[in-house]
Amino acid sequence: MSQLNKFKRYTITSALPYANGPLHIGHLAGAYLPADIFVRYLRLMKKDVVYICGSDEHGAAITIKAKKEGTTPQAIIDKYHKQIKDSFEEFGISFDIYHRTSSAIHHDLSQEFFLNLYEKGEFIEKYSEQYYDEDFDQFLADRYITGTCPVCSYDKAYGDQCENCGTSLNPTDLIDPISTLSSKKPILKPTKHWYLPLDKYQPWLEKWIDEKEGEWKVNVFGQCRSWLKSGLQPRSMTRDLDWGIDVPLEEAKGKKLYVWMDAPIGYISATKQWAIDKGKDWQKYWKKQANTEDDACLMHFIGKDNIVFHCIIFPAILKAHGDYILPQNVPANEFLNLEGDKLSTSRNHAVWLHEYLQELPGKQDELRYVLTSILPETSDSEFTWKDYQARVNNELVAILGNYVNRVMILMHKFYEGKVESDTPTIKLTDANLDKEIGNYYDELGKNLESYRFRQALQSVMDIARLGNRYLTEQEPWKTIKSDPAAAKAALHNSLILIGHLATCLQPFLPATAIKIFGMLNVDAVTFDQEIEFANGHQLNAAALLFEKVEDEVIDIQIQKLADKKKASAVVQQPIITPAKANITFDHFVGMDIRTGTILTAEKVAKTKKLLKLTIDTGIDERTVVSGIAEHYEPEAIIGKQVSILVNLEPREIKGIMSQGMILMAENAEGKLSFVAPAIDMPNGSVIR
Ligand code: B3M
Ligand code: ZN
Repeated sequence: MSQLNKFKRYTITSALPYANGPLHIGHLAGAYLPADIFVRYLRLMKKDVVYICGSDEHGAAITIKAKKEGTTPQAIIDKYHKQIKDSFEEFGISFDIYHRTSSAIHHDLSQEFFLNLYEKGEFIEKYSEQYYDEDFDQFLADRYITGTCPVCSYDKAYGDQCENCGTSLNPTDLIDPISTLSSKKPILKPTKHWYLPLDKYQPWLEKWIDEKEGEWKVNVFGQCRSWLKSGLQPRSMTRDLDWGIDVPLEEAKGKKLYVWMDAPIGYISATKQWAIDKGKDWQKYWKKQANTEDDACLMHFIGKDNIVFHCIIFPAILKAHGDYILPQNVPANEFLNLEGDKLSTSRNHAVWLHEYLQELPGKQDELRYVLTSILPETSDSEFTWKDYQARVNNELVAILGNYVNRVMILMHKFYEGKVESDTPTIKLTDANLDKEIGNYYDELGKNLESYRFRQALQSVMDIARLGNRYLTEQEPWKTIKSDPAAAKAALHNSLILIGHLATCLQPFLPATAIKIFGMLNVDAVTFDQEIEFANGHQLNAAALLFEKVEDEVIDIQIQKLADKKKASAVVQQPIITPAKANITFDHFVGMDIRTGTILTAEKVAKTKKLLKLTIDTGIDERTVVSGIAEHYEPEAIIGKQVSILVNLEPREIKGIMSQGMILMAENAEGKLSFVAPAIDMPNGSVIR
């Protein structure tokens, strides 16, 4: 039995993505696909539901990206808001609104929230010492400070986290902190902030979370417990930043709201905007009603890295305000890995949604299917292209597509696509089939309502499997001669089964469901309706639902990931050697550098690195010993043009007198390359 009747209304949210980069499959699998499936299910159950999302456009995530791209935060959020919104639309994520936290309505509501808590005396005002960049005249967000991790000694740890060992840090934990703005050591300076005393809410939170045991997913419940166990500390709700929502206090000029204070309020402001657009009352979806039974059911779909914000901090803010409902559930997902490795934006190890759409056009439902099959519901899971191919070919093509196609083809072959009978409408005449379909509906509902989306999708595929089995047993292509009435009944039953299949597919593969309804030539139905074929109903032509994924297609994708990995390995090499101290012009002109050509090259015995070269310097032919044996085969470099410092003091190396030095460029990996003029120049040409 469905549990959905407990609530009159549903407010469903998906985490607001930072508008600082494109989305990848991990995002989709984490917070959007499961929510979309759930919301589509609620709508098919005729529930009053609003599905909310939008771009998170504040915080250091945005300003850092702007700095990296050499542009303004505004330009960044405009660019990525559009790109993200488009990707969601393409994948059929059916938000009722996709809003923005840069909107005026959101700024107003966030400030109102802050003032409400401020006036109730909910904040503690506290000075603390924070890093400040004197050159840039500003306090530094955690991400703007790098230094050596006190745990693992990684020298590029951020002020909030070491990406090498995963430890979460405070900026003052870093050894040798450096401001990423000026590359200088920042100073500590006192600054005032407004803290939400989470410790004060600890007893209340403990009680509230405890009530969720058994109801919330174990991974979510466990994480909440462990945060509570380690003891909550006051958390600052304001920041010294120049991008974000102004703290609405005279004495806080120049300060902004903490992005994790304003972002979740974004769910509410987006609902407000939706209500304005649609003529609804937003308060019914967010505020406590006079009668508790009239309260909406609030649910946050997120990834596991956002659990503390949605299960502890935001509920504490809502509680402090007092007028708002609290989340009934936060069905957070774990992480999705890709081809044996963590998904990573910075290393470009990802399948980007906008690229998928370009490279595999029209295959949105294929990706929805594969991702739903492997959702990281209770533990991390993994996407591989081989698995993608196998699931599309062996499940979507071979089971689902094939079944629908077989029935449609036979209907056209035997009856020219006309559904004809002695009765005014066509009914299911197989009691067994009827019962089995009913069971699958029940299972589907049960699984969806417990956030077991992978399992739920299997219940739908089981309907297709049942159909295939039924058709194979009935063999209408044989009985059409021996018992035409039986053949017709079998195919009509199959059509009804396809109607159910399409109905149940809607939450998962919305575009495919529409295609099937189209072939059947009927309107889409909700879960309490059944498709009816009137006597004489004409079917539309059969069309293939899915096509096989060939090896070439996925080989390209696998290769692309491997290439990106290689490229990022080079880029990731950290150090550019720092600049040396200045020299005088005289020092520079003192160096006599010329073009020359390698005449002979041989390995120096008993050494790994050295080659003995004879160089035509234009002035003379001379011997140079050079440490390039690990980079060049002697035979390969004969005839190469090089640059040579000819007036270097001669020196004996391994018993050979070396006269001069060949100039080499060296990258961070230690790879060497000769430096030569861009066009051939006579030997002895002066370089200056
Ligand atoms: N933008 C963090 C994230 O994308 C953040 C979520 C906000 S939800 C209110 O992981
Ligand atoms: Zn570390």
